[in-house]
Amino acid sequence: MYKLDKDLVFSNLTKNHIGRKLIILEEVDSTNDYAMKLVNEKYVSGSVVIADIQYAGKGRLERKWHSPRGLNLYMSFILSPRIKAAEVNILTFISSIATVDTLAKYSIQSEIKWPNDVLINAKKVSGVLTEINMVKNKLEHVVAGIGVNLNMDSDALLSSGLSEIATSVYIENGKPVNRNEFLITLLNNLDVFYDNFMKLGKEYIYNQWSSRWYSRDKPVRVVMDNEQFDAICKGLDKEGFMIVQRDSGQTVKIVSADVSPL
Ligand code: BT5
Repeated sequence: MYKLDKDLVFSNLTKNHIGRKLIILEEVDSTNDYAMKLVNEKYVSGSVVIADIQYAGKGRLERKWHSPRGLNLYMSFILSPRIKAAEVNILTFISSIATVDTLAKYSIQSEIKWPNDVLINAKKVSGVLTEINMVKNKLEHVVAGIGVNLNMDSDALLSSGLSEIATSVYIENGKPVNRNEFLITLLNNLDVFYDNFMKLGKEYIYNQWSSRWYSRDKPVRVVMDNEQFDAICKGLDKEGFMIVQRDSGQTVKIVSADVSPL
């Protein structure tokens, strides 16, 4: 649906940082893996890889990202920001806020779930996977991958087995999405937020992120590898980690976990 058109997309991009090179593939294992290989071939910062279908779309922690052909958006971009590896969640946050603002252009009100989900009415419409490439202990490149469910209908969601937890723009507003337009808007939003990050620093991004995050002071369930507990969500600390408060009053910094509203 709405075949991806490289020339159309490229000619409508601002390209200050992101979108300087565009690679559109018919099919791929994972756009993140493809982009990471380009990094090793010295591809420029700002390159973007998009595919019509992913055979091995990835989530965090070896999870899968369901990526049927022709319906949704699967894309990854490469950047070389001067940040430490521990600060890489900045790129996840930039991706999430750019996605929320893009969805708003389609009359969709969405919200962010820490660290990497975008939800509509508590169902996941988008996820971000940010990976890094280190050379001699220094962060050289970041690959940030964004998947957005655009035109999956309820049958497609049912057959994916995700209908309980996921949704798409089409399901939410009943209108098919022109993938070229969505991609242009998303890439240009990313470009603006990344530019603002370079000029204004990470506090600016944290503030933008927090204003699209509605879980402050709400109860959540924190699920980690070896532990699970309920707590109240408090917000981001200075490094972008999530602070929650347990029943005992003790505050805990969450570095890696799923934090879901109760
Ligand atoms: C994510 O992981 O949400 C990150 C997803 C990133 C996908 C993009 S697509 C382009 C680029 N190339 C890649 O290979 N990946 C990136 P996580 O928070 O771990 O969530 C994964 C979980 O989301 C799965 O275990 C499912 O429960 C659910 N899920 C899988 N596919 C989904 C989909 N299409 N829509 C909504 N939820 C999905």
